[in-house]
Amino acid sequence: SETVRLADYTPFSHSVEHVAMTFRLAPEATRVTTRIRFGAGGTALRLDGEGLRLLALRIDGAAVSAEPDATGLSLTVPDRAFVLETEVEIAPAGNTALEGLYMSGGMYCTQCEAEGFRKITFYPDRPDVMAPFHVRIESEMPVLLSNGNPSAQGPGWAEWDDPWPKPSYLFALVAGDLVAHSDRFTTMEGRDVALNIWVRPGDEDRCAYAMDSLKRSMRWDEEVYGRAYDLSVFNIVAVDDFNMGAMENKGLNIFNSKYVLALPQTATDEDFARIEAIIAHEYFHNWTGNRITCRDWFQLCLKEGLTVFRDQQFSADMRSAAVKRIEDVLTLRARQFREDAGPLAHPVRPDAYEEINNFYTATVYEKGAEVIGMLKRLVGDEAYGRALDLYFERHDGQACTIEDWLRVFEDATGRDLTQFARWYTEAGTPRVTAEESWEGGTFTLTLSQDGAKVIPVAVGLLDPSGQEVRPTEVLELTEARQSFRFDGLAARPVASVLRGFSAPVLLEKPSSAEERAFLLAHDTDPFNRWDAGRSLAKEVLSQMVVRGDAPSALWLDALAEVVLDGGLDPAFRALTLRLPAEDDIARTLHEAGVTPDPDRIHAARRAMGDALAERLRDGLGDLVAPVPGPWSPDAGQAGARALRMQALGLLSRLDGGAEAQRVFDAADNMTEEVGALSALLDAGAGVAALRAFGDRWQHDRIVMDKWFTLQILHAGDAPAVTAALVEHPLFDWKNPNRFRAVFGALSANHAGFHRIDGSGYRLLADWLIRLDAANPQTAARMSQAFDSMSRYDADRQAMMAAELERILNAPGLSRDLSEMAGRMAG
Ligand code: HT7
Ligand code: ZN
Repeated sequence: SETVRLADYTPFSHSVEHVAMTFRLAPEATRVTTRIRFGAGGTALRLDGEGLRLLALRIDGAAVSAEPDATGLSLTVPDRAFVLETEVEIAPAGNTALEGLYMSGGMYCTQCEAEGFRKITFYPDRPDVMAPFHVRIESEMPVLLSNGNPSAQGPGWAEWDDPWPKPSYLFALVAGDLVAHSDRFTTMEGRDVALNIWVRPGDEDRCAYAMDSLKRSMRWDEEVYGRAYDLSVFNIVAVDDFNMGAMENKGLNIFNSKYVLALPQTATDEDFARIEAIIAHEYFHNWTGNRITCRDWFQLCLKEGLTVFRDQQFSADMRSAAVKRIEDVLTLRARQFREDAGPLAHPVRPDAYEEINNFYTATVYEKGAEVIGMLKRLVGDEAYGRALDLYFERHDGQACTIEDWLRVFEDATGRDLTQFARWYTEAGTPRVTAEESWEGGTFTLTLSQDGAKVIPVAVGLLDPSGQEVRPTEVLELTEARQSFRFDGLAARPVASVLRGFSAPVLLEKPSSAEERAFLLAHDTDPFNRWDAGRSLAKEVLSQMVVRGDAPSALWLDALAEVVLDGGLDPAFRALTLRLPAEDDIARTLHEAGVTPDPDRIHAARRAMGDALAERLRDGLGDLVAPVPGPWSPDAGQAGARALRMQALGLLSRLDGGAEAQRVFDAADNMTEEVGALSALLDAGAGVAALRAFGDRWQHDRIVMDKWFTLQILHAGDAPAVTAALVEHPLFDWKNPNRFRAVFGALSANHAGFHRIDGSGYRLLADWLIRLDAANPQTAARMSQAFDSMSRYDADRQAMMAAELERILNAPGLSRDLSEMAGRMAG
């Protein structure tokens, strides 16, 4: 396969002044006519196009004959402005890759990011070519949608006009038998906007939370970033078959239905929070991504890192900022640190790829957001605001680079960001070491790094009674080793370092278990308070795995103190009670030079839970008491339910699941239904509840995904359970949500996936090969399960390597999966 390199970037030969398209929709033979008005740009024109049957080609109205090749069309064109007209035929019904124009549940829909537009028509399918679009759709479907504002409609047709120049990846079309949940919004500029969430008939009563989230996102972007919406209509469509979470097409967001549809009975609190975040994320792209887009796909973090950062800010404002930060760091460590430590590591701005779809990664998204958080921390909130104002003013309507982005900050602040730019160009998680000394009232913190980055390290000091004697200060580590002095202290303080996780680094700070227990009890920074408990738990678990120790009383007591403190936020207590995931323990052991043994890790984690249940025995009764008040999705109630469900899991270890069965039977919301079912499955008492759950929800695709996931996640022999479930009549492997529900759960069951008989590896590889023929994007994404190969013992490594080899040798392997398997095989 060919490697695409950032260094090879060249601008497109021609400008595109306007695009007019007509779609005559039919499942097997859709006709697409495209009229492109090009500016002058020389006589050689290269257009992208894949899988298109070319029916006609005209330049300024005169027929031209041309033969497309496998990737596009080369033409000789007039050396002046001209109009190119093409007519092609495509077959959406047979499009199982879900890229380009495809069908889902009887409706037509599109997914064009990153390079799907070339499967719809011949076009310069690259983000730096921006143009206004006019679209006419002809179809018997009752609802016909495209980008922009509606311009005209009649029986069997509709026309849409998008005045904002956009790249082709933001093109969208939807046609189906849909109903709308509608509302209105008046922008701060006085624009009246019609809001519609389009769903299949029967689903319209499940859209209220998504609509509420949308209106709050629109208001928040006005209030916090000064950004108003810019069309008369904002449409969202929910589709069942979708490769990712959602897509920010201009004025016509398309969503995976699981991130739109929610009722208390069908969606957990986590689902509600994710819906709120994804609705916000896609909406925020209207400015960070659509109005200002990326010059090329290497700059993907320009829109994704910034938009994740903005959606994280939004969720923090809507909910608890402390809890949100902890959750974000949990995700970052689980996904991005893992990625950075393996063969798929790449810079936030990669400089080479074979298949761009493989670079929608935790590094581009989550680390990309962390880099912006650091920038804001370094320049301060006020300067960040000025820089963003300048960014929107200077670059509106443009396709930009990371250099443009950093220059805005340099111009707004006068700072030189040359060294900071390394965060974008270097892969890997930096290690920062902190050493302390104390002499004559002066506390010295010496920080060292293994690289040469600018690292903001937020530090606060506590006195021995737990009072904060120095509030949070951001130290700037710019050299290999630097010392920072704190004078005039009455007693040796306890340092709270990397507060709020001020940089995405691995912090190594030699400290006693007592000191961490002290921070867990007293730190005034909630993130570090939680993280102290986390690192203590990981250390205890490591000792249990490696030395066979029992969980330490120190840890149990320190944890109990927090969990039983009714004055603390229940959501925070629930997070503190959550044990590190087995994969996280494996990563930590590997980082410490220990080869992780999945069975021992599993046993140790279970033993830790048992010991915790014993320690909390007297308090669990209160903790599992029902959450008062009528159900609400707000952060307060969600936190209370999270704590209740954590406690229920522990109680089930003591009562064999008796209380969990009562909670399951009485549950009137999905959080408690799933929480109780998980507790029952963990206690080995879930057979009846699982059957009841399946009977109750068999007609609901979104809920049934949970039914598949839960039994694999909690299975003793996950490959065997998975192998049985793929025979289930509801296992529709071509539906990405169902495939992910099953095989995502298999790879998330750490001990099960890594069974020493290799059955987990084999089963996943079998199905990746099968899926690849239908849907390369999702197959490639799911193959990432193998990226932790080098952590494990020689036997497991050999088995994983053999499966990657088998994948690489599969006939007709896609570029997507071939690149992923090739990088992981090494
Ligand atoms: N910008 C969107 C990315 C996306 C995507 C990328 C590749 C293949 C399919 C896809 N669907 C959506 C989503 C986002 O980040 O908002
Ligand atoms: Zn995005």
